Amino acid sequence: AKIIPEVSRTFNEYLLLPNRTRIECSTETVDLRTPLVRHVPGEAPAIELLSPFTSAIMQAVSSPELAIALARNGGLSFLHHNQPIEDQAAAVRQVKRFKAGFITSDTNVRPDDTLGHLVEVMRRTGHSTAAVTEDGTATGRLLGMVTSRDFHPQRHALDQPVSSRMTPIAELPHAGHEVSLSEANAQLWDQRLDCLPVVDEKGHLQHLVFRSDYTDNKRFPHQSVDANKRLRVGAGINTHDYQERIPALLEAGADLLCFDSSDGYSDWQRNALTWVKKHYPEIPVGGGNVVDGEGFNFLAEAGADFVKVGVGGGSICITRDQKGIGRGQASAVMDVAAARDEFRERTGEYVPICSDGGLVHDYHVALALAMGADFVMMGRYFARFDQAPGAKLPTRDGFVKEYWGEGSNRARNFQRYGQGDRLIFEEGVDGYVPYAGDLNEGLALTIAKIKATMVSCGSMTLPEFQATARLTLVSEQSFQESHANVSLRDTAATAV
Ligand code: MZP
Repeated sequence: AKIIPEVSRTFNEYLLLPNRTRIECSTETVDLRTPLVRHVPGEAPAIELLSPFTSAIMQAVSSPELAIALARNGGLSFLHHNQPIEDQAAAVRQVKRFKAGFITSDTNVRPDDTLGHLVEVMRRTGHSTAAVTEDGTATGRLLGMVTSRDFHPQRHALDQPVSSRMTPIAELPHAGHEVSLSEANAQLWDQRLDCLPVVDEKGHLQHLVFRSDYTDNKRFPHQSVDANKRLRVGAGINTHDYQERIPALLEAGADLLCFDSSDGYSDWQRNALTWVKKHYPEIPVGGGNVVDGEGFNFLAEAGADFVKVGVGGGSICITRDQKGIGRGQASAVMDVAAARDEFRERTGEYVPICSDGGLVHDYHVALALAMGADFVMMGRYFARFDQAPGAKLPTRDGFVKEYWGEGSNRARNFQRYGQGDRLIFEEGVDGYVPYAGDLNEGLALTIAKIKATMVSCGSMTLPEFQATARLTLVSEQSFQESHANVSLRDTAATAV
């Protein structure tokens, strides 16, 4: 065997050094725009992200609801392929139905619609809260509030009228008073609600009034949109049924594809990439996962439009325990980033790379970007939010959400693992993650931290950050020094 002399390192072993911060470099001026697909340097890529986040190609993560919320915040989801082709295509359609800058009262809600329909509309449009009025006009009386996260299809009779599930009137200060459309909008802002379904006296929906920021894009200035202002969405594919799956996904409107495999350095993936490039040359398709320059070059030369990096570092992954395969994520990202830059020099084409899995703290995202990743993919991070599909369960101290690996018995995603046509042994676990509320709020906090980090490093763009960031290795002693060393009154939440 050949022994690679460098130690395999991970994010916890590094810190960033501050660089000079110029006056014009502030969190307002930092731009997180990043290329998503292969392009000629100096020319605009066909697809770019306005924030460098993608959600993992996993059952427990990338649902249509999450895809809508993430696209509205400038990122992108890859809807998972561990489901029948028709179901994945329907999920793509669900996201593509949503129009950015959504206009009021146009949701095709019929007068005889019920609670189930309201929940479906809220989920489809990416809203998690709504207020209910008493009568069938936009100037009706506010009665109470409904929250889609309170509903569970198995537990609630969704054929009931909307009014049967409302939070008591007392929680809305102006409840019971007549409100005009502009007052309704003010209510939506005050209550941090997304939309106001207007119902008739039986509680049946008439139409929805959306908070005005959804119509003028003030709250979501960075939405990921392509043709017709539709939100962008990607779709995961595998090397087994891609010839049938891809046409259905493209027909449904998928903007780009990504081969999803725990080991992308394979002839299977090269052949599948070649097939896609021959039949659908205009559709961007990513490949992975790899952990070194050799794997990157193999996929980039086969036509991959971006390459995902990471084996064995995912929070639910036990591949390293089971098969002894993998590499510390920091070493993997830096090695592949060097190969990407060498590929650009050699071919004149830039193939973006994605750091996938193993990001435990918000600052790990900044480290991955500084080390050369163009964007990141996260599972655990997104699984914690309301919009993720896992059930939200009460615990003694609060709530958790379910999160399970694609290599677990629960997911049974044999297409992702090279074990033949069934999963012989598990490579992932089935567990829980702490519940973290609404994606919009959680991601805004993470973005704020990354921008603040970049300001400290004197960088206003990601390419500048990659080029000028200075990293230092930390000893175990200095790692200890990094944390608070007093008894805490309150615990600071640092883990993502
Ligand atoms: P994390 O963000 O939860 O740490 O890692 C998510 C990543 O782990 C996914 O994007 C995927 O590459 C990988 N993954 C998904 N399922 C498994 C598994 O069951 C896994 N082993 O490793």
